[in-house]
Amino acid sequence: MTRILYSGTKNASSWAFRAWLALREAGIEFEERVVDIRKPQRFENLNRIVEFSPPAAVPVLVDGETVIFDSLAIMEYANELAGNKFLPREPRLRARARSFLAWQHAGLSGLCPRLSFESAFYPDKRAMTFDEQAQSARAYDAFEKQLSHSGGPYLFGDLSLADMALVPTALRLASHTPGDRLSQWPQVAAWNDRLMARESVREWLSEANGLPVVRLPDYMP
Ligand SMILES: N[C@@H](CCC(=O)N[C@@H](CS)C(=O)NCC(=O)O)C(=O)O
Repeated sequence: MTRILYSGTKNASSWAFRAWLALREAGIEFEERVVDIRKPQRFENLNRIVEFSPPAAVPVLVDGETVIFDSLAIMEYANELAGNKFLPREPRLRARARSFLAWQHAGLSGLCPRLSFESAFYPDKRAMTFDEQAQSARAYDAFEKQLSHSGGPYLFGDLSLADMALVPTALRLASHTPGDRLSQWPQVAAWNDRLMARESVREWLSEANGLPVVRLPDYMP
């Protein structure tokens, strides 16, 4: 096998999750090497990555001689290998799907750094702050509108890179959103369930759920 994905600790690396998902959903064979990104071993482990990947971060896909060192680049590559089936064919829709991808890649208006991926696995969740609730409502409104526009079952009809990029976010938001609140966005709630039921997502999460939680010091107020 010539493709190696340097992935990350499964309950701590949302970026690796996205790249891994795109490769899996595209049916691409790869060898997975999980880099333990938990502290304190994180820095030593990532220092090994810098020998072949400038950002010293995961994910990295090494495909023969080629090193692809960003989750979005890996997702786009997976899509190309799969005959571009994970982006809409129509240029305006494709641009719109890429807008969701870019929004997520840029941290979803600051929401992701505040509500870390790790926190989705905490048994004791804190309530979202007023600001986090407002930001998450903004994201949910946008997803609901997009699902109405496409008619579902995914944001752009068929499963796309936009859905895959948003899986870790769907997880962290839903896990912090009481069911009665989430019911304000019925199509988002169904989309969440659909995403979480995918075999690829279940495979990653079954491993992630079996790991000791990764506590981040700034989670609790
Ligand atoms: N933009 C990069 C971000 C990758 C990233 O930040 N990965 C984290 C793990 S989830 C990491 O390895 N961070 C190393 C560090 O920040 O020192 C991508 O999309 O691949």
